[in-house]
This record gives sequence, C-alpha cells and structure tokens, in this order.
Amino acid sequence: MSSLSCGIVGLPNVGKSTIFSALTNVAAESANYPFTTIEPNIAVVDIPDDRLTKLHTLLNSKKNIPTSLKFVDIAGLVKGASKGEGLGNKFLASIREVDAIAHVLRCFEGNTTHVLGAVDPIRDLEIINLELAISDLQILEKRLTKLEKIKKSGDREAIKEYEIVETISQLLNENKNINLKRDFSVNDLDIVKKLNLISIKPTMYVLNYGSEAVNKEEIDRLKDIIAKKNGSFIEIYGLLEKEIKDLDDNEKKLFLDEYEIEETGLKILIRKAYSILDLVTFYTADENETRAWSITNNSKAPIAAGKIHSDFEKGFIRAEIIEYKNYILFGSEEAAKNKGVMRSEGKEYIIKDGDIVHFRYNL
Ligand SMILES: Nc1nc2c(ncn2[C@@H]2O[C@H](COP(=O)(O)OP(=O)(O)OP(=O)(O)O)[C@@H](O)[C@H]2O)c(=O)[nH]1
Ligand SMILES: [Mg+2]
Repeated sequence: MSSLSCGIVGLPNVGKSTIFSALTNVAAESANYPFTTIEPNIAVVDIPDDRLTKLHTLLNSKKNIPTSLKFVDIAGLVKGASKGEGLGNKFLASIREVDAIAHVLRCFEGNTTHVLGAVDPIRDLEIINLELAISDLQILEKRLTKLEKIKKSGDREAIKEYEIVETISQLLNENKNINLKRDFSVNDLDIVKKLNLISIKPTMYVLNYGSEAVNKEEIDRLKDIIAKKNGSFIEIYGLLEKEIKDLDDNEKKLFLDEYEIEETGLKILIRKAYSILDLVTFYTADENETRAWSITNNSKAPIAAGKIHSDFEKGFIRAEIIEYKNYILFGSEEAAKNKGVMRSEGKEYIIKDGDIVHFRYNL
C-alpha cells in the first residue's frame, strides 16, 4: 500500500529542507542560499501511534506495523514561477503530484537571506498562493478551450464539466478559496478531482519560528488572514527541532520546555495532515501482526477491507468490530467477544476511528 504524500512548499530559503530533515530520518541539504533544493527530497515516515503501541504490547504480536506518510521537500517557488521563472514549471509539477500541502512561511528574523529582502510572511503567503492559482488557471483555460469544441456537439458531460471549470476559474480569478463541500455537489466532485488542481489540495500553513522571532502583532495578523481563508496552520521551530533531533529524550525535553513546545513538530504535523486529508485510523490485530491502516473518514467496511487486499473487498462478508477502548478494557478479542462488545457489521457499516477490525470474506 502506498502512503499518502505531503509536499513541503514555499518561497526559497524559508526553511523547508530544514523542516524536512527535522521530521524525517533523511538528511536534506539546507544552506543559506536560495534554490539549495532542486530535485525533491523524499522520505517515508512511520506515524507514531500510541494506540498501536498499546495494542502491540497487549497482544505481543510478532510484527508491529504503523501507517506512514510520505514527505516531499520541493524546491522553492518564486514570483513568476507559473510563467516558468526559476524552473517554476518543474517545481509546480512536483506539487501537483502530492496529496496534501504544507506551506512553509518564514516567521524568523536573523541573517538568513530572504529572496525578497525583508521578512514578511503575509506577503510571502500571497505570492505563493497567487503562483499556485495562476498555474491552475492555465490548466483550466486549456481545458475550457478543449471543452468548447466538444460541447458544440451537445455532449452532456462536456457541458457539465464546462460549467464546473468556469465556476472554479471564476473563484480563482477573484482570489477566493474553493470549498469543495460548499461549491460543488457530490456528483460533481469526481469531475473536479480529475482536474488535479493545486488550489483544492488540502493545505496547512506551517509557521516556521526561530530563536529570533518575527514580532507578535505580525504573527497575529498572519493568523487572522489564514483564518479568513478558512485555512489551518501549525507552528514549529524547524531549525531547533533539526538540531535536537538526535539528543536523548531527557535532553530533548529540556530544550522543548525552554521554548514551551509541548509536542514535536512531527506529531503536530501528522495530526494536522490527518485532519486536512480527513483520515481515520483502524487496526487489525492478531498474534502475528498488529497493524494500523489509514482510510478516508466515512468509508464503508468493504473499502477498508480493500485497503488490505482487493480480494477482501470483492469477497467481503462482514466485519467484526471491537472499539479500541473495549479491546484495551477486556484485553483480548476473545474476552471482548465474551463480554458481548464485539459487533458483527455488514457492508454498509462505516469504519470509525480506532476500530479494531476482523474482516470475514469469501475468496
Ligand atoms: N536563523 C534561523 N535560520 C534558519 C531557521 N530555519 C532555517 N534557517 C536557515 O535558513 C537557511 C535556508 O534553509 P533551508 O532549509 O535550506 O531552506 P529551503 O526553504 O529548503 O530553501 P531552498 O531549498 O533554497 O528553497 C539555512 O541556512 C538554514 O539554516 C531558523 O529558524 N532560524
Ligand atoms: Mg530546500
């Protein structure tokens, strides 16, 4: 099963590769000059999961397999990227391939060169979003030209898609954000998704702090602007986290306490990624293997079975479900079953976060 991917995006020299190295076990080159990164750095990270650890300890199974998230550290975009400036098209193509975007904003002062002179995260945010929108508009314009020809023949699907493409173009041209649930019916969503636009990818802003912080009023204004866009953000100290990464837990804690950081950037980012991608985790567990699986929220049981093996989806009979808290409370599948808290669910059942699932299927 391939992992979902999160692209690290932003202007050059804002600390993207530093954050990438802090979050993953892969070292990426970071240096005080723009365009240090050209080819994307890629790392797959196991998702830390306390529930999985507990289940594994309880069952003492041979294998313990967490889910994973792929991070892609993409080269910096500059003004004009959508017109090819600074290898922009190549970098935009990398962004188009990821499932979610972590948009890094430099919120630290200091000697690090800023491609635009002064540090100004609000300006930076608008520049990047404008480039992403223009890049999408170019795709939409090409599509409109093509659809115009097809729809002359009265092709219903082309007419429908034309309407959708026009709606999105208008929103982007007016610098409005696109809200899939608000702007489109469920039936239209497939058409929208096929366009593979960057502007509709789940996005989080990453406020990247350093020891020399940008002033608080500026940060508050930035947060207001993100809120107005219905966006979400996380706050991390990229460089600090990279530097303390290899310390032992006690030493690490001292540093984190000093900066009043309660949780590592990795955990914060993963939680946010799960929320913007609208994912939940379910588990399979036996003496052989305890394993976590991520799945889109509101998925039905056969879809979950299909995550494990496509044959399980085809041959799905039922799913036996124990809620996490009951599994831990009674200590085993057998005990939970005897206490009557194992439920048998059919193909309409919607998998809940934390379900421990035993699929029954016919091959
Ligand atoms: N003072 C300070 N410098 C930082 C911080 N985070 C990153 N830097 C420095 O900023 C410079 C650029 O960092 P990178 O991680 O290479 O930035 P990038 O966004 O990947 O840059 P490109 O790959 O060129 O687009 C490096 O010299 C880092 O050490 C920080 O919090 N404080
Ligand atoms: Mg870089």
